[in-house]
Amino acid sequence: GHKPAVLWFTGLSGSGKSTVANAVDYMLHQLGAKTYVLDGDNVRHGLNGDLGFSDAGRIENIRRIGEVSKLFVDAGLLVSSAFISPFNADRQMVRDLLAEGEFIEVFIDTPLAVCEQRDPKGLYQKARAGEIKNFTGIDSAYEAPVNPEVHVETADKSVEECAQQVVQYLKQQEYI
Ligand code: GGZ
Repeated sequence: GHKPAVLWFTGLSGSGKSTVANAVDYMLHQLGAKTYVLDGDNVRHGLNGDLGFSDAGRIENIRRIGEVSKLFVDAGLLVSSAFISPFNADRQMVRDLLAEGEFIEVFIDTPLAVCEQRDPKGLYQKARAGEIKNFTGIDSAYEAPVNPEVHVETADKSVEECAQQVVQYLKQQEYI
């Protein structure tokens, strides 16, 4: 068995949030936990398809994802939510929606220069060229977590090592 909770992955575009979240999800599933992953691919295209990347759009994006994450926790799952979630106040809002211990902030800490060098979708290049406005890290703020439960510095680690760090936390804290 396991204790239900939200693993809230926050970090820049291209930091590896979804990749690490999916690797964690796989490991937890192998350990017999009931799990689910929420990320841009299944939320921003569907439920939140009406929202953009203005501050107001991002705030509403995170509010809805927080509420959906809470529903999954109520259903007893270990849910991994992977969104930039750039503002401390919005992450705090989600934390406050949940009970003590149900919100686990996972900072996927990858330097902007590394994200920009990876640029898997060419978005940083477009943002630098002014073709995308309000791009996080370029002309829209990212507020790094002050006191995350898990701080993953990805630059010199493999995906598996990063995921293992998160799973290790869950074992230490007896979620699994
Ligand atoms: C940041 C943007 C933007 C802007 C489109 N700023 O690397 P990706 O492509 O796959 O991940 C980014 C994703 C961010 O969506 P989130 O829902 O995680 O953002 S937030 O929590 O801030 O609401 C990127 C793409 O959408 N993208 N425009 N202007 N990322």
